[in-house]
Amino acid sequence: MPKPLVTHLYTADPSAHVFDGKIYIYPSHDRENDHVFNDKGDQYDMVDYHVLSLSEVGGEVTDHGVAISAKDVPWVDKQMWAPDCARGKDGRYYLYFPARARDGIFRIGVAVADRPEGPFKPEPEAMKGSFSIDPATFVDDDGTAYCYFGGLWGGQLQCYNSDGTEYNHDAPEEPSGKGVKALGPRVARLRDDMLEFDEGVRELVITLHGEAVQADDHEKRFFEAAWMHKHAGKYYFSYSTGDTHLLAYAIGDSPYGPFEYAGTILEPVLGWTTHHSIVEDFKGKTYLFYHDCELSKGVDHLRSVKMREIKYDEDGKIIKQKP
Ligand code: FUB
Repeated sequence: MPKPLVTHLYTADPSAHVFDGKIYIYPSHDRENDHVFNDKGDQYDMVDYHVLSLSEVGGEVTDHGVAISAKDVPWVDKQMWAPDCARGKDGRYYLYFPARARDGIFRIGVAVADRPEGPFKPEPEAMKGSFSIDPATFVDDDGTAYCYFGGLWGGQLQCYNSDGTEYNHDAPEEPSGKGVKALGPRVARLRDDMLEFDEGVRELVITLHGEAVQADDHEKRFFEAAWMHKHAGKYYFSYSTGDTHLLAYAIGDSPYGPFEYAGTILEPVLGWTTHHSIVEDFKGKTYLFYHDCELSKGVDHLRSVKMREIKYDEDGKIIKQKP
């Protein structure tokens, strides 16, 4: 069984990228706290980010220390959740992170560094038009960068219209009922300077046999942990199904979808959450980065990042992994 990449701190939600021949991982930094566990995820009360890197699979993993802290971001109150990082056309590194602002609403911020490991300097305000959680960046072959995001329940996605207008504190945790479509993850192209969205936010559609996945289909509907990677010219959108604890994926012909449901990547791990990223090519192999709670013996908010190789079958389907 794969081992945690680091054991001196708890890490989760790994977003991994290859920059200049090295793997850099941008995880959440879990910590112990006294919060009562609830469906809003108050127990996930993180205050900073560390960046990890490795040059060889199975080799030494470097913890580059604190890359940015909540106290340095003027708009953040608490809960620095799953981040990601992209390299801009200017060669600088842009860290995207969700956090609760002082009004209790999750927004997405960006911070900039000259090096992939930081330190990252935050923009003073959250990105305009951003909402909900779990930003994941994807830079297409033509250099266009996209930000995928969204999360149900504590991630507040259910409080918004498709384009991000309206905040309704009283929205139920998620839609439900016969014939009701699932809420989709969101995407927006990023501006060339990587600091803001370059267009209105769009809702993505995940289909099953060509029809939108239903809200009640909790084994297939999007919950959180958006990720995009490309394989053999196709766009693979992967995500967590939340309360059914699966990593699932769907395939499309455009970064905007639609994406046809294609299966499960990873069966439930120990712990409530599951969250991942995929590096399509590191030294010719594809890797899944994910987390579980083995190290903390099952404490949901004390997670550890792991990695393992994954493979495709001849139809381009990802071969399912068991924890
Ligand atoms: O780490 C806090 C939250 O837990 C993330 O934002 C979700 O994806 C889930 O992993």
